[in-house]
Amino acid sequence: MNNNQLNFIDNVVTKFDLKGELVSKEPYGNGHINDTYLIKIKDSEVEKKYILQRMNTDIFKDPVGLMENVYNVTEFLKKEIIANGGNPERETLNIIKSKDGKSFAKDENDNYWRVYIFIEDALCLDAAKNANDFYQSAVAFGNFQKLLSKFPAETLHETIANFHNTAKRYETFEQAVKDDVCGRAKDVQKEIKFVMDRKQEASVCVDMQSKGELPLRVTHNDTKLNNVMLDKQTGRGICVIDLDTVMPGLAINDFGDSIRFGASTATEDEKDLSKVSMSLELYEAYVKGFLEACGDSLTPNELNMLPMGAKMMTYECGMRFLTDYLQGDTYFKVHREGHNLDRCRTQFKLVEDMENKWEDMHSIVKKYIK
Ligand code: ADP
Ligand code: GN1
Ligand code: MG
Repeated sequence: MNNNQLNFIDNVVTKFDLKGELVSKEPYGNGHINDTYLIKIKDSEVEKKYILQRMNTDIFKDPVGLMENVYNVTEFLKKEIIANGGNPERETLNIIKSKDGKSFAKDENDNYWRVYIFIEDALCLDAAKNANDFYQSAVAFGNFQKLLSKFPAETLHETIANFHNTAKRYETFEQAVKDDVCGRAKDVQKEIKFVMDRKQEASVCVDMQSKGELPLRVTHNDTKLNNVMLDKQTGRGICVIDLDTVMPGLAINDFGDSIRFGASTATEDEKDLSKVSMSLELYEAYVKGFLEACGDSLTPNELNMLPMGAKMMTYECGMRFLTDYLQGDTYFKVHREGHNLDRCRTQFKLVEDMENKWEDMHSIVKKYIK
């Protein structure tokens, strides 16, 4: 996040349909992809908060298609929320349109920006404080998936091709090792071997999908704990955010990506690996919440593959961090030297831990199948 952009914000804000005066602007949140700011707008003594984001167009090559997805998905969700007696301003993202009626605004340097209503009185966690937080996030992501089962999948743009195609991710990783553009491969031989030792597994879920053994559904694809908001008062999961990767995908991956991030006993970039493990208590809380919310719509194959979804999302994410480290840290935002390498190591520690807890992971799923 640079000061230049902070200066730019005054101009960008004028492009949106916001009444009042910009009174503050600050970088916000811990996302790895977009540049996110909290802005406050004051209109006749009333101050309102908004989230302003510069979309990452290096990663999302079709920001217009992406915003069409976000618009259509949030409009769809709003109708469902209203029908269920909920509050559509808090339970889904709300786009503030540009003055020319679009879901985004372009600045003079071809940056794409968007504004959402800030979800008030809600928390966004980078680590579960207790099993109930994590359970609540599971219910929210499970409900999200269930609600979207009625969404017309064919209208969605694929915002990142092969996003969770672990086999393709493996090919990219292998190429990055060969190219070794930064000369870093020699120092990470152990991590490279870890990935290569599990090459066969990288294609298991993709193969089941192509054989029709796992159905494509409309999924979120980035179900990190910090992509869901929990109500400050009740602790309930109220709103799923970060809709950039809503696309057809696998339910087991949505389940798995949550476990990868939220069932860990440490943060994603913890340097002390002795602190990192996959908590079976947190895992169980998530299984319970997810299956309560959408278990009845999952097939026997999906239920049986939930632990594999967790392992593969963790393996894939670790491989992506390692690939980015080898390629010179061009994809994920990094805040220190070796940041992506630290992240990759926590993921591989978690994969190993899951391998050791494999039987338990399966028994816990069985316990919650109705
Ligand atoms: P990224 O793709 O970079 O992860 P996100 O859309 O997840 O970007 O936003 C980054 C962070 O900003 C979130 O983790 C959350 O803390 C905060 N955030 C995003 N949208 C909202 C919102 N509408 N209300 C409150 N906080 C939000
Ligand atoms: C990114 O956008 P954010 O920070 O919620 C990434 C996910 C990774 C995650 C790792 C579009 O998520 O795929 O799992 O970082 N999003 C994109 O923390 O690549
Ligand atoms: Mg995010």
